[in-house]
Amino acid sequence: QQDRVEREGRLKAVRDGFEHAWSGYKKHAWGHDEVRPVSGGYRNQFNGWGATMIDSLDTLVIMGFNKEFDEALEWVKTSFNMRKDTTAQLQFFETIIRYLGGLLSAYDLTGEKVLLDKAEELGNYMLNAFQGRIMPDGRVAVAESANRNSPNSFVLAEVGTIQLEFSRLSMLTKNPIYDQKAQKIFEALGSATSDLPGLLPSYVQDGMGRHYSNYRATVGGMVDSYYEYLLKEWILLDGKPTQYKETFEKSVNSMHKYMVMTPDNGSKEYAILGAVSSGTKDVDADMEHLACFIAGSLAMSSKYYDRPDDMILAKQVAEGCYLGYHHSVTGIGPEAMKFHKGRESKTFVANPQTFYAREISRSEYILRPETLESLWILYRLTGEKKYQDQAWEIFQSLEKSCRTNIAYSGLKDVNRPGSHDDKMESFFLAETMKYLYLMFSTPDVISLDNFVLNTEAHPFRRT
Ligand code: DMJ
Ligand code: CA
Repeated sequence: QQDRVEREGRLKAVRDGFEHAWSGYKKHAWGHDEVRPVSGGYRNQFNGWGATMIDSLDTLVIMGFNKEFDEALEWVKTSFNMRKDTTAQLQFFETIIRYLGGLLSAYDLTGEKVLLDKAEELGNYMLNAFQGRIMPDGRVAVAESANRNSPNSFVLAEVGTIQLEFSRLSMLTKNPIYDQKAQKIFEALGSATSDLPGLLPSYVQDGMGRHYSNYRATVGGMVDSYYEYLLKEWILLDGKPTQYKETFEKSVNSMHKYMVMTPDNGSKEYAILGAVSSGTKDVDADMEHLACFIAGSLAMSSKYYDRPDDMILAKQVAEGCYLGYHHSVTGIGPEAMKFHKGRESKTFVANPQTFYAREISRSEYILRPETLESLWILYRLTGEKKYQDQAWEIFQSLEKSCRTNIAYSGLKDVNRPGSHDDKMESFFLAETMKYLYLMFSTPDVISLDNFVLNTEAHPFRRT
């Protein structure tokens, strides 16, 4: 009973926080990509199509902001225009995960047909990125004729993070083309061999059966969601492409073998996944905030693939990410942390009380979700209240350090209170606030049995 009162109080606080940010967006930036949370006004860095609007649609539904959702839907019907500048070179990856993902999940939650129509229109533009290759270009234009690039390498996360969106779009439109494109990419990536089995470089080539050597393997930026999507695409497709399971397990086995680093005082309380040079197998003890998503994926693989060791590692990595918040001055975790390595060992010298604060290698926080994402998945899969308490601590730090009169702002330095960067990326409302809300909801709200979330936290129905 007492737990329930506490949980509901937290849920309400999160919902109020979202409402505050949404009203700031509405007042200062309606229809633009992002609100400026300190100075007011807006910023357009993702096509100028209204990134925050589309990215937030499903959060509005989940949190029960019905009037606000209706207003946003009306805007989609009357003002959402993807043909503003048909020759503009758009970012393929961001457009897929934020816009296509946002439209599809809002459709999955409401059945509003206009959302699927817009998703299909967008999906067709995105096909322009292929130009006869297996791999899509990282830049794409709405006008067919404005797509004539022939890049010779491709960012792994960019080509490996369209599978959920394209497969779901095919299921809903009954047009197989998107799904075929997406799965062909996974086939090509799955056919590659490399120095570290299953771990691929940040840049990959078009074509089947490639070999990669002498690269730096990480689970951070430019690769991250490729691993996430191997697992989640398998879930969305109900376990049918068995080879995705094999590829994922091969990758995670290599993570266990080559990347895991724990404090050299012998503590197994937390761990990081370092960056490995594939030739020498040397590991740099770097951990980006982006890489914190892996704890959630590992927790899920422990469940779906019955791999208990993945759960142990998931918990250790999540703890390391949480401590990055816990030990900073603002209570907010940095963009990247660096650790000293022990001389001969692959472990690092750790003094958890001071270590994180001193060894921040990139000090900013841009309102990223990955730590809360992993804490939420761990909570849903283990039921341990500890994860709710850690998330609540982080929420309170957001309130204290990131909340502004208008919305929420990133920080230039997590050890410098008040160092607002005057930016609120659309993923703050799509992901960070959504994960917090789901953390304090009952588990039937977006149950993992019925939904799989894209990398921008957009839930797709598993049907
Ligand atoms: C989001 O756009 C997505 O979560 C993506 O996978 C990584 N970058 C941001 C959040 O950090
Ligand atoms: Ca993500």
